[in-house]
Formats: sequence, C-alpha cells, structure tokens
Amino acid sequence: EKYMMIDGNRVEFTNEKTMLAVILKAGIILPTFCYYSDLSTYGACRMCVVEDEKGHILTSCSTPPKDRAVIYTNTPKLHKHRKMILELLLASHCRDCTVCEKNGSCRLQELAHRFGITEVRFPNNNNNRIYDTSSKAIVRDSSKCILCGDCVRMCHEVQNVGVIDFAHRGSQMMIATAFNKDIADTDCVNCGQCAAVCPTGAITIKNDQSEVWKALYDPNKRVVVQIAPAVRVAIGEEFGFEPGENTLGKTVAALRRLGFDYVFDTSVGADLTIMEEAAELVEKLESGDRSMPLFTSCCPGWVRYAETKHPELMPYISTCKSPMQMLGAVLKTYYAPMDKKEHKETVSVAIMPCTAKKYEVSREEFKKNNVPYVDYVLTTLELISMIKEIGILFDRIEGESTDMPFALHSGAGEIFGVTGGVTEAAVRRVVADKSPKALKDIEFMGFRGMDGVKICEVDEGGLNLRIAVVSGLANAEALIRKIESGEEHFDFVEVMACPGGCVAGAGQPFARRKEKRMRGEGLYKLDKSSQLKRSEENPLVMDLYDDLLKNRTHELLHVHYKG
Ligand code: HC1
Ligand code: SF4
Repeated sequence: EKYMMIDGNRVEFTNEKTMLAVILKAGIILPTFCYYSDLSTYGACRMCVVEDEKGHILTSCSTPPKDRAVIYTNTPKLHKHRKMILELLLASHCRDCTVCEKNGSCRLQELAHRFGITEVRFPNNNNNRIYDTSSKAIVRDSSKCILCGDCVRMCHEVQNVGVIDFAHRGSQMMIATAFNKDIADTDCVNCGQCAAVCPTGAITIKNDQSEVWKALYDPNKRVVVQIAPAVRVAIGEEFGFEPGENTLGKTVAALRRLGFDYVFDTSVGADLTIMEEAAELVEKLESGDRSMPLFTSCCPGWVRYAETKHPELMPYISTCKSPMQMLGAVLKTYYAPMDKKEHKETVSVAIMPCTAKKYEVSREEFKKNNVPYVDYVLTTLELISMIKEIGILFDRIEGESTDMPFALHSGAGEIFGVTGGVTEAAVRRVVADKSPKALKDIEFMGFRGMDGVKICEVDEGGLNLRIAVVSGLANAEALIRKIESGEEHFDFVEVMACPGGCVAGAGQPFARRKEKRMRGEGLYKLDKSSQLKRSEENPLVMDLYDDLLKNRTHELLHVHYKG
C-alpha cells in the first residue's frame, strides 16, 4: 500500500498522477488557476503549493505523489504565500468586478473571497490593455488576464489551432496573437474552448443578449427560437438539476415567458440533415469513388479549421447545412408570406451550446439578400442569464411542448448533440434492415462514448463502411494526416471541434469530463424513450419534402463554402 502523510493523516494512493489529486482524496481542495486534468501541467500559478518536512515548497499539481512523503497543506508560510500571490494578481488586474461578464463565476473573485482579501497592498499597475471585440464568438480583455496559460494550452494542445501565445517577458508578459492581430484576422475557429477554461474574464463569450431583448420587446417582430439538442441536458445544471437530466420542456416554457413567439427544436433540422447527408453518402458509395471519405459539416468550428488548415479537404465536406441552418431556412421560408400579410418581420434566434454558431450565422453563405437565415445565436449560458434576469423559477415551472407545425423530431435528431451521434443517426438511415435488432446492433458498433477517436466498421446487408468519429481538432488533425498519407481509409468521418461533441460546447455551463459524459448519456436516454428512432420515420420531414422544400432542397438545405 502506497501512502502519503497529509497534514498528519495517512492517505493511500494508487495511480493518482499528482499530489493535488491525493490531497483531494484527503478531503482538501487546494486553490488552482492553471491546473486542468485535460491539459498538460504548467505549474505556473503556484496557488496549489504544499510544504514538505524540510520546509521546501512544492507545487502539488506538478509533483507526482511519493510513497511515505510527509506534506502539509496549511502552514503559516503557505498561508502568506497564497495571499501574496492573490494580492499580486489583483494588483495587476482590472477590478471592476460588478460590471464584468464573469461576475459570479470568476475564479480570481472566488479565491479573493475565499482568502478574505479585503485590501491590496500594491499599487495597481494594470496598463497596456488589449480589448479585442473583433470576433463573433469571443472577447479578449488582457486587463483581466492572470497568465495561467489555460487558453494557450487549450488552443495548441487540444485544438491544434495555436493562434494565441505568451508574448514578451517579465512584467510585460501577456497573451497575444501573432503580430497582435485582431483575433478575427487569425485562423481562430471560434470554438470558444479558450473562454471555457479561462478562470477570469480575460476571454469571454460574445454577448448578444441585448439585441435579442430589443427584438423581443418590438411588437412588429415575430421572434422564433430553436433549441439545440445539447442544451436540454445541460441548462438545468444551473438550476439544481443533474447533468444529463432532460429539461427541454422547462426550457420551452421559459422561452415563452421571455417573450419568444414560437419555440422549436433543432432536432427537427437534424432529421433533415440526416436525410440529406445519408443521401450524399449513398450517392458517393454508388459513384464507386471511395478514395476519400465524406466529412460531416454540422460543426462550424471544424468547417473553419478545414478551410484554413486543409482547404484541399473542402470538396469532401458534406454540402449539407448544419441542422441549425436547415431549420433556420425552413422557418424563414415558412413565415415569409405571413410576415408580408401582417407587416411583421420574423427574427430567428437559436439557443446553442456553441460559440462558433455565432460565427456561422454571420457567414455570407447563410444569408439571403443580406438577411441571415438565423439572426442571433445565444449560448446556453446567455439563456440562463436571461432566465435569471427576469426571475423565472426554472425548477418550479411546468414543462411545455414545442410549437406546431414543427413539433416532431426523432431520437436520431437528438443524439446529434454528442460525439458519434451524427454518425449513429446516419447509419440508422443507410442500413437496409430497419428491425429493432438492427437498431441495437448499431448501438454497439462503437460510435458511443466520450473517446476523442473512435474507429468503427459497419458490415450489414451488403453495406461495408469504415467510419471514424473524432472530437477535438488535434485529434482530427492526426486522423487527417493518416488519411492523406494513405495509412488509413474511411468512407465517413464525423468531426466535432469540441472534445465530446456539442454537449461539451463552450457555451454550456462549466463542466469537467464527468458532467460532459453524463450529458451525453442523457441524450441517449432521450433517444431510447423516443417514439421515432429514425429520421425518415418523422412524418413532418416527409411533409416538408412534399411541400415547403419541394424543388428547393438545394437552395434551402445545402451550402457551398466560399472559403
Ligand atoms: Fe450541435 Fe447540431 S449537434 S452542431 O453540436 O448538428 O451547437 O447540440 O445544434 O446545427 O442538431 C451545436 C448541438 C446543434 C446543429 C444539431
Ligand atoms: Fe483557439 Fe478556439 Fe480560442 Fe479561437 S476560440 S483562440 S481557436 S481556443
């Protein structure tokens, strides 16, 4: 039995990688800014320090546990050390907490409170502010940066984008883009994962609430809204529900109370996407050219990554619009004649787990006569803040259903929100066998689970497919290299920029691995209890093809990226 003595208590450990983890086992949560289990260890913030028997100070996040080591987490030296770090951080930090986007969820604010910091003995030396609002997805404010480097490691290690880095030395050190370009002028893919790990308000998600309020208060506007699959299993977390618990009904009710006129479900759009994407796959297979796979296109972070880093792959990316854009196009088309008659204007809003969707709606390809099909994207977090602002007691309100005539969706459309879901939905569509047994077989083909890379084979009734499901763009990059070198071959590749898929989007409440997994399981549970398991079983979809989409599928459901 390996053990450590922590503050005089014997704590056993097995395969914990850091002292920090063993200390947590002892029931003590040490303060950290820069430690993230999904990122490499940096050990820069020095808040997690401990003292050994000889009085040496160690950073527990970057020190592996040692058998029979004796350490202390609470000594006068450590107490002084941590307070000093906090004061120094606060000295170089903007302290306008009450008007900060991160007010209430900032780790620096939380630790200043936890350590009872009521004054800072050093003069405020916060200058050289870079305030960059150029991006549709994120806002950077260097005056709130504590140089933990979480964003840099996320952007490099997990996303392989690497557009932000440390610049300058010593007291001049800051996080910057190359040549101090505006972030919108870099290859940033708008995934927002840097904002999701930023402990302070240095990188935040672009806030579009005021525009939406304006539309809601305007009697001449018909405000319609759609809710993404991943939102329903995460929004409740801010109101006391478990991750993965379905709160779609309450979300619909809350949106109506906020003043939205019609509430819809993006899963309907996902059913349309499956119809179109599966057709594209079948057509590709029939053409006999299987040299390159068909890549999915619903994740705007991935599409932007391909455009900037792998333009040679663009011809292999599905021409299907994302479910959000498909439903967006259907809604604007459906309401256009009514708008004309009633002298109203339809404003289309989407509640998304994703920050890159804010960028997607701004793209020229998704506008008609310069008017976007979807006008505004609000993240799950923005919707939470609107719900709290007007005081809706989310946990107490009764659930409601989405509106007609677009109220039907399949379970296949709902699992889109988790890595592997798009693929599973597509495979359900393309296999010939529509029996419950075939459905069960598909469940166990390996598309499920939170692994960043899943390689699966479909061998059913003459159909033989090799499929890869990846999430996290560094994983996508490694796979692309293998495909391009000829080392690997696939027919279909699903890529989601955020590790875990949309459930782990940067616009969702803060989550670690466990919560993300629970949200994914929540979506599979919804699918299990849904009446319709396959997109083609959705009668609404069939009606749409016969009516609103007649001769217009190309215009309304497909896209050709201009790059
Ligand atoms: Fe997603 Fe999608 S699954 S991209 O992750 O294809 O954001 O949830 O709405 O469009 O359906 C996001 C989620 C979402 C689209 C769908
Ligand atoms: Fe990097 Fe994504 Fe942040 Fe852009 S949004 S800087 S790609 S982590």
